[in-house]
Amino acid sequence: MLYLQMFVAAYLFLSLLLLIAVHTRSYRGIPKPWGDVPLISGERDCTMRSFFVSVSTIAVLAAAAVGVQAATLEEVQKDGFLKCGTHIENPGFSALDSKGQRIGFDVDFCRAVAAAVNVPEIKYTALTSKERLPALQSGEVDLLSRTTTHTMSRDIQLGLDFTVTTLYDGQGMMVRKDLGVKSAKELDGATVCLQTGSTTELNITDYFRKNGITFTPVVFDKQPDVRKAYDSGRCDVHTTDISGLAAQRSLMKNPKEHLILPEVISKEPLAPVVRHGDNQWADIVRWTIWLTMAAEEKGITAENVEQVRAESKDPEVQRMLGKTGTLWTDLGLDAEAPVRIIKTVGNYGQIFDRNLGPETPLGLERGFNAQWIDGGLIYAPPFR
Ligand SMILES: N[C@@H](CCC(=O)N[C@@H](CS)C(=O)NCC(=O)O)C(=O)O
Repeated sequence: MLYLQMFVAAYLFLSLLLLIAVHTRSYRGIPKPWGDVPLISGERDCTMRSFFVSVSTIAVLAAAAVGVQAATLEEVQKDGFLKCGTHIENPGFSALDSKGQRIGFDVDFCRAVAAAVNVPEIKYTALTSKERLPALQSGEVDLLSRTTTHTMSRDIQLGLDFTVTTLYDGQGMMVRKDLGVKSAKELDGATVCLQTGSTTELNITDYFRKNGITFTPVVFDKQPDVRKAYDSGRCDVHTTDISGLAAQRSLMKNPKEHLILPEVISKEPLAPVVRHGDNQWADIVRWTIWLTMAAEEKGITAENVEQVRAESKDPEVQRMLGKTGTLWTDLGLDAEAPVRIIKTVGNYGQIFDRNLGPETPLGLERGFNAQWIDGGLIYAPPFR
């Protein structure tokens, strides 16, 4: 279907080029291939034609573009599965459990979107940092949920749209405790293991330059290779997002031997990403994420969502859970979508606690990722 639409778009585009070429010949006084139509005023007529051609160009291309790009929901529902791009191995975010199932914080947002659009299956693609954005651009995946930092260049130059920040993070540095270093400023001349295709390598370069110190980067495509190199003593420092350091530390030979230094050298707002241009798909992903956040604020959990939907007298809760109003059907889903989402993944706090929280090997506190009512940055817009 997508290919057919792309073919139609290409066909329309080529026809249009032909039209413009023919039109240009006529404007220059070159006869048209199908014979000349007498003109009352050549100049004026050509201006009108230019206008007409431009308007039709825009209309046809816009229609073609919408046809090509607005197809994600339809495609996913027709296929019966969601194509979600995620990590190779980043415990807490996306990794395989003992039964070979993908679990984690980023995985839960894939599951939430699959529940929203009511498809039974998710096809995961494990992507390196370098592969992830091209995989989304090419259509290999329809949603990228893989600790991806929202930056301006990624947003505006690559045909991508960042949805909602699901985790406010920052880049940190980890060292072995026996290195005796207490601050990143003491790292002049250090060797630093890191992953390519990430904001990590850009931030660390900025940081060392800003502080007038030097480092030797040791770069790898795959995170497991970064970890193994660092763990075997090939580098003094392992650097990535602090949540990623906590995740990777949990896989080290002896996690207790390592220390995350106090400096946070960047802002890393991590958000699931979609292709630019399919606004309906982007809205579905955004409102699915916001629903998990609003559910936490309202005390709605995976366990009580059906009861709350049946009994709550709060008009916003009723709208949010599809009991009243048409918010979810207007989004192109069905009124049961919100209950399915929360039953599948729980609210934002449940997702955080299950995968990243103090009771997990990552042991992260909520910090900036607390609800706004608790002084954090997690804030869903009104369901109205
Ligand atoms: N947030 C940064 C870094 C993201 C990143 O690639 N993190 C690594 C380090 S934890 C990762 O997730 N690796 C897991 C893997 O490659 O499977 C970015 O968007 O560039």
